[in-house]
Amino acid sequence: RISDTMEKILNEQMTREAYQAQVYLSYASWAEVSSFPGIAQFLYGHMSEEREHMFKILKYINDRGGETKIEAIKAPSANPKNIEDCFNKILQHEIDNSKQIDKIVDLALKEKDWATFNFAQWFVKEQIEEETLINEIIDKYTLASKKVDNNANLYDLDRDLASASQHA
Ligand code: OFO
Repeated sequence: RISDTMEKILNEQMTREAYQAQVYLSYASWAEVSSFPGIAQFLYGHMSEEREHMFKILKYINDRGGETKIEAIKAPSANPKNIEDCFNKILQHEIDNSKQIDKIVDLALKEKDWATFNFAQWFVKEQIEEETLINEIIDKYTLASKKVDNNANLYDLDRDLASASQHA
């Protein structure tokens, strides 16, 4: 069985994944009403991914003899000011999330809980992919906004993101 400390930190992470989903949901809705349907589609897709992460952790806690507690999810941070701000904020959320995952890995090592260590590796890899993907989008945005016809380039970026994969 997982330790009580591990159960607690995993439970917190489960709630955090639900929070990440709320962030993507609120930014997606913001992008939709700001006339960026492609970016909205991409962000709605990512919201579903975060919900899957939440469920993955819930199942793991329960399967390893623990008991998941469903707790309140804090409200997402304020709406972004523009697309650049939107992806910068998302990147920061993902970086913060990666640090939390690292704490789980640390604890698993300390406790010699190899099952959880192994379980957490999936999230380590996922976080690398997510950070890379968001960084790539920020690079594309920076390039697009430097070109002469800024609006046309933003339109292209929005269209591309509608069909973009959720992974780097
Ligand atoms: Fe992108 O956060 Fe889940 O793991």
